[in-house]
Amino acid sequence: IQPVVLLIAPVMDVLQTSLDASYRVFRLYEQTDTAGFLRRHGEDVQAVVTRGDVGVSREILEQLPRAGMIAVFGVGTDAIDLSYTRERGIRVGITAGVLTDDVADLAMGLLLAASRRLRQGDQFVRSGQWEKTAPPLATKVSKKRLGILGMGNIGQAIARRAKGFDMTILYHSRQRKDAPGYHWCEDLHSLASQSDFLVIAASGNPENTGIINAAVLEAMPPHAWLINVARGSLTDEPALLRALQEKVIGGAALDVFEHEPHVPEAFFALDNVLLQPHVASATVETRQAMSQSVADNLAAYFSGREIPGLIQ
Ligand code: 8YV
Repeated sequence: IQPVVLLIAPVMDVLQTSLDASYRVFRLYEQTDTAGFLRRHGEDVQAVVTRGDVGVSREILEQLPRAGMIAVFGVGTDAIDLSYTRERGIRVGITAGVLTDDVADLAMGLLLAASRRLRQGDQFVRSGQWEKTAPPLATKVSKKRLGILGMGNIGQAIARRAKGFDMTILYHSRQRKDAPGYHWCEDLHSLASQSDFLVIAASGNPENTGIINAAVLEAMPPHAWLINVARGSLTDEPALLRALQEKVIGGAALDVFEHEPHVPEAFFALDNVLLQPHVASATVETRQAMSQSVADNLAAYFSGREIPGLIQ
């Protein structure tokens, strides 16, 4: 008899297929009456599968008394109430390690694309403007100061890449890391004030909601760029929008937003912003590895083995 798994949101086809091969899969997102569905089937659910950007609410978990594990397609657990899962003894497994490179690659890509105006340059060629005039100048990257908020696996991978651009690396994180050659800043304000580029690479949590606020943006040099590959929740989005409109900072490159997939339309009118639809881990190779990792975490849980991506 196959264990019962509740899938909260759609995931890629290879994972859907692999889940169907090993489990009886209930798809919550296909239900029109989710409350009724959970009342009828909640007791049968043994594990939950969800995406990092979606998570699972405490209200849903309360209706799954036998659920012992949440397998996350992703590494972010900000959309899961971890104090509640700890209290219930629900294990949480993430796709640890497999997406670090991609997120760091995109951070560098965004940094370069935004400051070197790749979007505008492409448009300049396509629209025939090059035939008439010279393109505007961009901002240099190499040898500049890169501030990194959050020095976990992703922050460190970004720092390694930035080294290749001869950048000076500064960082702020809750704990000072044993990271020779990287300058630790005791607070975010001092990091912001010294960074030509400030990359957000910290995981979202209740303590850091909105920490990139108006005061931090004002502390940044007026030519500085903000790059966010972490979570929209870390920025005060209306304050960021104002800072961009009023040129308090040079610009921003954003892969994540406060209320995805909704992006405030006022961003679209700005030339100093590069926008992406939360794609930092979205390569064929990495999404396949993430699918495999979810399957491995679940299989380990159901066979009583150590869960490879266990965080709690
Ligand atoms: C994914 C993410 O985009 O790892 C995370 O926490 O946000 C991303 O890797 C997401 O989980 C899949 O939709």
